[in-house]
Amino acid sequence: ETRPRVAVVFGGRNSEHSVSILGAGSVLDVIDRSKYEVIPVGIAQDGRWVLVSDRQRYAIEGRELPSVDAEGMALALPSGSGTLVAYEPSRVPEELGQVDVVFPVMHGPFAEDGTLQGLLEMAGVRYVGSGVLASAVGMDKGYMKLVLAAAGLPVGPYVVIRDRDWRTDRQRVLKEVEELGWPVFVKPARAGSSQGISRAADLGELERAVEFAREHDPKVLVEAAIAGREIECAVLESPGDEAPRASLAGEVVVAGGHDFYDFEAKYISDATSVAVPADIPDDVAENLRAMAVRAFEALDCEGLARVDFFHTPDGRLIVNEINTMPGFTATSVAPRLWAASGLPYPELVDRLIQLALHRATGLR
Ligand code: G1L
Repeated sequence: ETRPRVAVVFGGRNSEHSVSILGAGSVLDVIDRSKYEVIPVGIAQDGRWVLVSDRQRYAIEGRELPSVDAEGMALALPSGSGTLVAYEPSRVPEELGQVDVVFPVMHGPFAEDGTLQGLLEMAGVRYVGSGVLASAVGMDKGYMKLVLAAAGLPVGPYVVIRDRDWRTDRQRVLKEVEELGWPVFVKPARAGSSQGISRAADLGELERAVEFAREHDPKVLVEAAIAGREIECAVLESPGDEAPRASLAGEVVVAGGHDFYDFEAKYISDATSVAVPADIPDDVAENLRAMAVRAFEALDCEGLARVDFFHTPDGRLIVNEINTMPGFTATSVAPRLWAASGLPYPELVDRLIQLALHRATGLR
């Protein structure tokens, strides 16, 4: 048996367990089994790691979202129609043996924030995607803005509200936020995807929005609203000594009924589509792609990242955020951008595994 062993690690102790399972299902569907031995590993909601049988399918119908429980069984969320269920508790983690590379498909705390990456670094195990620092910076929207701005990239006006400032210095905080103008968007600094985000049009709404965001993270980011089209670009590490490459740019189009690019629109419904290439002037697209690569390099990203921009009516580009673990089903934005750029999803998955396998362990 000489195929590299790839452990796809998914699930996790957080609210986006189900998003992770959708992504892992997509990855597991396309990994070339003649080339790799695949070992699916689920992390249950209680934090336990469970081996999942690779013979099982991840049949997800409609909007039914599964989760892995502590016994390693898949559970459909209670709303009826969908079926899934197909894991069985199999071997215990101690029997996992040598793994050549880990493919983490997880959101939020303990996953894309760099902690899982740190665990793997200490174990000397290679893994797909960004390392500890890029993951941690990418997860914390406050530090993300600092690093992007320090690299000379245009970011929008924002205020960070730390826990103690909110509790003890509220008047100063509110004054600072008022200077951003209204409305503002209020976000947990470190939550995955779009959870805990809301819009505030005045001081009263702001207090509620901050409390809502604080349910996810005591550290909160408030951003000035930026009028503009949402254009996204995916950046992929290159093999060898070549610079990372940007995909075509795409425009995110959200259908009616969603206030903004929210969790439901992004991950569950069909409300989001992406127009590739984005209908923007060539010079703007070129500039955007160069900025996306600069953002990737500013954070020391590895593997894949998605960089989100606003293109304002007066023609400016503003970096909204960089995501080191973007949505990663076959129909998510980053895979679609790369497919439109000539790299179909199965090849993207293979490329990411190869990049990780050829990486050195330790400092690089
Ligand atoms: F390939 C990467 F870069 F490592 C990678 C890994 C995981 C890219 C994107 C993701 N995405 C996720 O794990 C997800 C939580 C968004 C579920 Cl699909």
